[in-house]
Amino acid sequence: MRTTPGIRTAVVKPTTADLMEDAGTGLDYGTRPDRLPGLLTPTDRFFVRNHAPTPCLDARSWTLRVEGGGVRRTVRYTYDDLWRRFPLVSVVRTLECAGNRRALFGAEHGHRFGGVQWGRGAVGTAEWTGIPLRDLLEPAGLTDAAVEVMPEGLDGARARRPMPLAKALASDTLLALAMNGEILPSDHGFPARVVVSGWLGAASIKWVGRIEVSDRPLRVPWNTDDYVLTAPGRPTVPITSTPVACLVELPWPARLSPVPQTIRGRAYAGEDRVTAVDYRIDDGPWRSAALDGPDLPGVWTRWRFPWSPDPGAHVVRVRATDEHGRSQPDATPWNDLGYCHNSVLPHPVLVA
Ligand SMILES: Nc1nc2c(c(=O)[nH]1)N[C@H]1C(S)=C(S)[C@@H](COP(=O)(O)O)O[C@H]1N2
Ligand SMILES: [Mo]
Repeated sequence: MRTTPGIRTAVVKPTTADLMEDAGTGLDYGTRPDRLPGLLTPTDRFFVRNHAPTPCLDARSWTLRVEGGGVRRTVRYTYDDLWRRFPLVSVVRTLECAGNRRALFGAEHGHRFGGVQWGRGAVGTAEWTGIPLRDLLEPAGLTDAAVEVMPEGLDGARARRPMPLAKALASDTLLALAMNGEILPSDHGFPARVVVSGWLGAASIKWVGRIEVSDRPLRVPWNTDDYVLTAPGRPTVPITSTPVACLVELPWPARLSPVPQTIRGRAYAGEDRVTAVDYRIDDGPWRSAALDGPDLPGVWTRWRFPWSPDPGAHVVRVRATDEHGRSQPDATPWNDLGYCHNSVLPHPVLVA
């Protein structure tokens, strides 16, 4: 519900514990992995990652400006222009925060990383409807000098993150106006947000008010200090596509009854496709899980396996592999900011 004008809450939608996990910042809420009913994450439980409170913007006065050294002219769109002037497309895409599972990364290394202490819930899949970014850039007249495209948010964080021109022109890089068939909710970027398919969530700027097309590489906090992989003795690299990982649809720890049942989850691989998911119970052999699709790049795929557990304490491991043959590692190499954790997790399950 919209709050009273002038009163700001950090997150507008209800964030009750039956659907979401409070990350403890007052701004950030993860999806409960055991509350995923279908392929899409319902909007009421889609994770929220806010660097500043959700701004309540008025679509009647909102405008989007496209400008910079890489275009011939500045263009300005109203909200109405976007709906009337451009054909809309819809894509299903998974969005994962680069910091997802940071608390588990910390546990793996006996360290508390700075930043949001995410569990497994900073990932979700939605149907995004909007305008391919390339259609919005075209009227501004891209020049041969254009190299990067940087959307900028109107929130208190003034969030911005550049991408190379080629990524901005991809058919599935959108300015989204709707999510799961409804007008974009405030918390997810109303009136408009970018969706950069397969890339870390931070590239998908919410509450966009400006898009800069630059004629030189841009350096901003989100590609120099934050959202980079940095480790002693190694060059710092900005994070782009996120690594292969999977999500078990059980609470952590889980409690199950000693009856035959199906264990389910999802696996995803940034811009790529997932080709296999294997599982292991305790010290048993690795076996193949069944894949239920949709088998698309940039979209999580559903998987399942049958299990008739004996009473007692068990550990379930699940490991996904992407189309390039990259599998989830047993341990994630250290990086100072605790990003891109994708180790195979020892999921504790008590059967009683
Ligand atoms: N303007 C703005 N855009 C933003 C953010 C933000 O704080 N401000 N957070 C980013 C991060 S880090 C992530 S992971 C995604 C989360 O999108 P969601 O809240 O819709 O799940 O939004 C990104 N876009
Ligand atoms: Mo994020």
